[in-house]
Amino acid sequence: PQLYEKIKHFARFPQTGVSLRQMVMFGQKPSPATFFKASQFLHEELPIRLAHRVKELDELPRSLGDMPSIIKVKNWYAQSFQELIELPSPVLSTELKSSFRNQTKSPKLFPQSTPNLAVPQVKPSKNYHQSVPIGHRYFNNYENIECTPPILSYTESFVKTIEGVKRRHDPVVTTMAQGIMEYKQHRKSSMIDADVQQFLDRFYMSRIGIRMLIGQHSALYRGPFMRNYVGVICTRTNIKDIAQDAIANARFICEDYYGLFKAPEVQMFCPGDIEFMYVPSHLNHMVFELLKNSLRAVVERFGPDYEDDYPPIKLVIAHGKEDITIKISDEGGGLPRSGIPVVWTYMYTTAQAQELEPEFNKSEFKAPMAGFGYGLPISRLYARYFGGDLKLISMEGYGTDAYLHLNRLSNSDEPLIM
Ligand code: W6P
Repeated sequence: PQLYEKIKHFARFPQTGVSLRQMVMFGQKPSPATFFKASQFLHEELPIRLAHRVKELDELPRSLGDMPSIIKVKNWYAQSFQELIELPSPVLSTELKSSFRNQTKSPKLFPQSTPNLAVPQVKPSKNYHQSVPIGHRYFNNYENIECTPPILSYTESFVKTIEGVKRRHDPVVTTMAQGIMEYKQHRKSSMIDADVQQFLDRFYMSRIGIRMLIGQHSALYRGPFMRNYVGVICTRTNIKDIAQDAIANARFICEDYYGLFKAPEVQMFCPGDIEFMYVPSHLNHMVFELLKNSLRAVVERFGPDYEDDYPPIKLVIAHGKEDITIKISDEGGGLPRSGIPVVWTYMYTTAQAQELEPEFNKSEFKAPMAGFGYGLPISRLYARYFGGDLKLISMEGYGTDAYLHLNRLSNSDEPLIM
């Protein structure tokens, strides 16, 4: 009741996007000041984003919003919101609350030269009035921060809190999938599939963003500290290396799943070493997901006894000024054109997974190679998160080409609403 009022209040503030380039600039030479400033930013931004999600979950049509799993997820978001706003901050506690009260629309939470930046514990450098833009908010650029115990213990407990939040939300995708299945079983279908689809795309995109912000902050704070890395971002991500890794993993999973001695070959065509700024774990996730689909299509088209004669899968990497594109081509028989949109839907995929697997187990939702799963729609969100995209073109009766476009300028804005 009281919490929900606070949530509604925070949900009125606009979310602030952070681009890949901004994250790299901000985290390049982290100092205690960096962590303090980042904590202040996240301490405002995360509750705002969480509040938007709670509000949206709460405003779903009853037929979906009342499903037990959806309520469970909503409670996780509310609990995380509460943990964050109840965590005391040396700066935000007093001035910010009043600035909240005085603002009605689109307030700047960190306006330049407001008293909340003139923290007693913080010694402003001579660059006091320079500021680093993050989204539309501004931070004064302190070079030196006195590492007073309150500052350090705040920074420490803040990291612990957001790491706890991230862990709490690990099962969100599977639990939402359960919620969708609960909804489908009710069959009071007041919602059109396209609306569910749009809601989930937005919801999962937001989740990617929140987890990126937490993961980045946590990695900057705790390490491991590796060459060419800024948090979870690698400034020299080598596509060839990542593709090679994903190929080995996908083939291994395929051999394991189908009991094959040798999975279909994957031939890679890559003009030299292409390096660009990206999050290697995202790239690995997407390429691995696409390869699993291609391997599955090939094995299921030709059968397990075709072993040494499978047509190879081709992985071509191209780079231009704007885009790096990875094309993965299989001869797995393809999909009819009418089947392509279906590949991106969450509603259909859960139904499929359920129908295809009689012993369908919620806890093993991400079983390797099983059905289309959520892998493709989620991979497309990962691609879009940093300004890329994922497309499928299929020739029914022959095979499928997947195009993974990655924006190499890495300055695209974080998508907050789709
Ligand atoms: C198929 C279906 C599919 C989805 C995604 C990527 C590749 C493929 N191949 O047959």
